[in-house]
This record gives sequence, structure tokens and C-alpha cells, in this order.
Amino acid sequence: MARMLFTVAMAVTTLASAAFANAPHFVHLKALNKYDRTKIVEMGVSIEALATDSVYGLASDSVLERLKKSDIKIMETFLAKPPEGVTDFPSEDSRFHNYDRMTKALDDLVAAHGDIMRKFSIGKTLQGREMWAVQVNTGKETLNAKDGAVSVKPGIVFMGNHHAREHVSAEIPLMLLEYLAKNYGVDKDITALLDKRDIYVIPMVNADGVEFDISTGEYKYQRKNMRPNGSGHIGVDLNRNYGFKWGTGGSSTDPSSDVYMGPNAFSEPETQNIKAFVEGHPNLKVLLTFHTFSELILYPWGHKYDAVENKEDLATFEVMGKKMAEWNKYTPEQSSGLYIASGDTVDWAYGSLGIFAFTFELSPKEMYDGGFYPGAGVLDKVFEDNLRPALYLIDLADNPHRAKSQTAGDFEWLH
Ligand code: 0X9
Ligand code: ZN
Repeated sequence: MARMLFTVAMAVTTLASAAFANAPHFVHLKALNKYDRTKIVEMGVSIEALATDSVYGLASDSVLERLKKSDIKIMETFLAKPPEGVTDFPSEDSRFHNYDRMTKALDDLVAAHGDIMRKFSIGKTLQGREMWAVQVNTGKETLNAKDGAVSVKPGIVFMGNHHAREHVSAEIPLMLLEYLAKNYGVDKDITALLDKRDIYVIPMVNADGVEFDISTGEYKYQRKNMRPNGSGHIGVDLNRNYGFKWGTGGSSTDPSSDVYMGPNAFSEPETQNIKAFVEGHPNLKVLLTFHTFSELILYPWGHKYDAVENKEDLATFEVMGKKMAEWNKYTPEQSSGLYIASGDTVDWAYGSLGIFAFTFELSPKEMYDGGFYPGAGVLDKVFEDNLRPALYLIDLADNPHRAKSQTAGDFEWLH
């Protein structure tokens, strides 16, 4: 089946021809621990899945050449071949939203639930697409805040699709919006929750990359944005471009690399717009950025192996991570336990602004279960797995430290 990327990729190893000259290479590399993994990221590989003593990732032509000259053991390489017969999203994936359908879905939602939701743009992408945000603010309990204006209620922001090929990561925040809209005024706990919070959802941060990934009839394994870097290389890794300890490890200065950090911190309009939006909403206390895949709950630090220095904060991150893992069964850990990456969203949000920020690497767990393109069939389960963690984060947005004194009874409303 086309979704079994490795099966497909191996089947086409011998077809590695000019037709796929711009496709990245899948690489299977020996890596025994986080230090090996960081070294691999610093060679310019985007690591996508872990095995016991190895990792799977993607590498450009020049990154692969560099790997070959290094002491990193290459176990296998094969060219990534997109699933066949794709035009836009393939028909079986028609539930996924391209940019226009995402825009329409948000418009429809806001039209039907204008009493609690409004859509606004936080700015344009490099190619000029509006970066849509939806605010959920019922106006009850405190004054209403229209069109993204700052509310006095405690705030939380959910984001998706920093990485283009991670399409599931846009669908889950959209489904969260739909769930909240459907249940406000119906479910008493959701009604009470929404009345006391200011919630933002920015489902498709990298809309330009998403459109490139799907619009040519073949999935392109696009990760980065669409910045022309010269010499035919496209894209800055938006999750290496944030301005906290930018360029200090786990990212690449090679414009062809999938983890290219950009020429300077916040060089990209997409990260600039997120920065301006988050800084402009000082009521935001919690941030969740959805990625795929691997089933992980990640918290700072990501740019170094040292734990968060503030013991209170560290304990809060750990308690929150463990609690959410009880629901979604993901693995909670400090993000550098995966590998070092500097310039990511959560280190910036926490390091620069003190926001309790998490990365969720959503399902699937394995490359073999579909990797970036697991199909629409997974969406309901992924959403169900992550609904309670999302509601829990909304609830804690007034004071995440409350997590440490919560007892079983505090979660009854989530059952
Ligand atoms: O590498 C990334 O940007 C994220 N993984 S992904 O496969 N979605 O690309 C993980 C970022 C987590 N942060 C750190 N490891 N510092
Ligand atoms: Zn990602």
C-alpha cells in the first residue's frame, strides 16, 4: 500500500532517477543515543523516527554526501517516492484540508458560532497567504475581546503545520475548534471552561509549504517554508528559526538541509507573525504546537541537555507531561532527549516569554504506520487521544503550577 513509505521507498530504490531528483533521501542511520542523534541533526538530517539503535530521517543530496564522508554509519538510503496518483490530497485523504478548504472550514465555523468565535489574520506568509487564527472567547465572565484583541482572561494558543508534510498536525487543532463549538452551551463543563478562557488556534502556520507539498499531484515531503535560498534550494525550517538561542545546535547553516535555520533568527514572515501575535497577547500562559510523528510530549529545553533551571517550572512541566501521557499514551520527555534543536517554538515561548510550551508529536508512532501520510483514517482516533490533554491545558492556562496540586477528583469533568 502506498502509505507504507518504507515499503514503497524500498520498492523504488532502483528507480532512483531524474524523475525524483529533487526528492529527499530516506536515510537509516546508526544512532545509539541522544548525542548520536544530535550529531546527525547537525549534519543537516531531519530525524523522523527512532528505532532501538538507529534513526530514520530525510536528507538532501548534499547532506547525504556529507553523511557519506562522516563516521556516521549509513545502514540504508533510498529516494523518497511520493504515493502515486495524488492530485491535491488523494481522494481517500479528501478529509484533509488544503489552504483554501482550511480557510473555508474556519469561515463556516465562525459563521455558525459567531457568538464565541472569530477569525482573523496574524499576517501573511512569504507567498502572501493570510495566516489564519481563530479566537474562542465567549465574552462571558469578563469583557469580550473582538478580532484577536487582548482579553483579560487567561489565554492559550494551539498551532499546527509548522512543518508542511505533517498534515495531521493541522487537522487536530481544527477538530478541536469544531469540538469546542459543538459543545459550548451543550456540555456544562465545556461551557464553563470556555467562559473563563481566551483560546487561539492557528492551524496552518506553514500554508505555503502545505500547498507545495500537495498541489503538484504528488506528495513532496516538503518540511520547510518556501523561501528561495539561492542555488535552487528552497525553504527555512520554521522550527529552527525562532529567536531563543537560535543557531546554537541541532540545526544547519546549509540552505539545502531540512533543518536549515535561516540567515538569522526570525528571518521568516511566518515566525515573525507568530512572534508578534504571541508577544501581543501577554495573557497567553500555555502553548501547544502540534507536529507529527512519533507519539511524544516534549517540553523545554530543546537547545541543550540541561534541564529547565527553575525547579518549580521543571516540576510543572514534568507533572503536566506525565498527566497528559496518561490520556494519549505518548511518551513525555525533555525535547533534547530526542535530540538537540535550537530555534524551535517551545524553547522560544518558554525561554523568552515564560510560557508553558509543549510540542506534541502526534501519531503514528512509526514510519511503518504511514509516517507523514497515514491517511484520513487515523484522524478521529488521534483527536480522541488528544482531546483530554488539550482540555487540560486550556483549564491550566490561568496558572499551570496548579498541575502540581491536582488530585484525581480534579479530572472528573474530563471523563
Ligand atoms: O525536529 C523538530 O522540529 C521536531 N520534530 S519533527 O519530526 N516534527 O520535525 C521536534 C522538535 C523538538 N525539539 C527539540 N528536539 N529540541
Ligand atoms: Zn514537525
